[in-house]
Amino acid sequence: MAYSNRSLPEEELSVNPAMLTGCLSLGYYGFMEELTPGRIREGLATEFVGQKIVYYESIGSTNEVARGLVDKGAPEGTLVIAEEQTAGKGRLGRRWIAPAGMGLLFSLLLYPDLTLKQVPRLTMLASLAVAEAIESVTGLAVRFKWPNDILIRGRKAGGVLTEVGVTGERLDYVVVGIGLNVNWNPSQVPELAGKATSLSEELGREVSRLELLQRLLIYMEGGYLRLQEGYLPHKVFTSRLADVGEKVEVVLPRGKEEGFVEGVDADGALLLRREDGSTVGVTMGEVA
Ligand code: BT5
Repeated sequence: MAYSNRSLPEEELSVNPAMLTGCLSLGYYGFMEELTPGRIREGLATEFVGQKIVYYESIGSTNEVARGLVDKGAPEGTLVIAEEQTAGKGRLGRRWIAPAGMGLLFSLLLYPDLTLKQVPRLTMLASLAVAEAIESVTGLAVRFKWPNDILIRGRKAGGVLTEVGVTGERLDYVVVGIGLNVNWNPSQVPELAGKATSLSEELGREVSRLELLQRLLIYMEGGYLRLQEGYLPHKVFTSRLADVGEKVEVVLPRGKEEGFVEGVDADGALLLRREDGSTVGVTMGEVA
């Protein structure tokens, strides 16, 4: 999770209206499908998630755009979606790599009634919405790698990037960014070879991005409404967690921690049982 409330340059805040209704032709790959606002909204059975859509053919990062929309009064559930990102972000300054038109690259703007410490609940919720959408559309089994990786057969097919805006201790907004490899082969990228996968690679056929996105938005809204009523997603999240019972090493911002994975707690901390029998909750770090 990245914490920052820096303001964005003005040009990043402005939305080109032509792009809002823009129409993209994806003639260069097999699955002819447009992710335009009209098509996304058509038949989308949500109350507010994805009901306002900001669409770009190409943009730096949908998370950055979503954050910039807060000052413009964008409503809860605003969806910022792009066919291509020129500066797609992962956590801790890392990059999200994806070719145009072959995956899902989007962010949701939310104003949850949560404390800062509780924000990882939204990351877990988003991961669950991704998993349920993938499973219902494709039948593929989805697991998670703590804290934010979406895995299929042990390889990364997607990731969640949750960013917040805070004033002092108060949480002003949360942007949940999701990147998912749908219809391309990430092993073509040397940096990702052997570590990443996509739905089409696993299935041997292409998948409707529109159907996936719509289901994901519906699951996300359902989960979000329950979360606001006090629902805690960590047990269901843990049931999909890879490495449970395994011994792992977690690289922390400073130092490292070793232990057997027990699960995650209500606020998303990874619970490790150390050799001495004590249990520690890790809130930030990377499972090696
Ligand atoms: C993530 O970060 O996995 C979060 C990715 C979130 C991307 C979405 S796209 C829409 C929204 N707008 C943004 O700008 N971002 C969000 P992290 O756990 O730090 O993982 C990043 C690492 O995953 C990289 O260092 C690569 O090793 C790997 N990676 C990059 N692109 C990948 C891909 N397409 N598939 C699988 N792995 C990838």
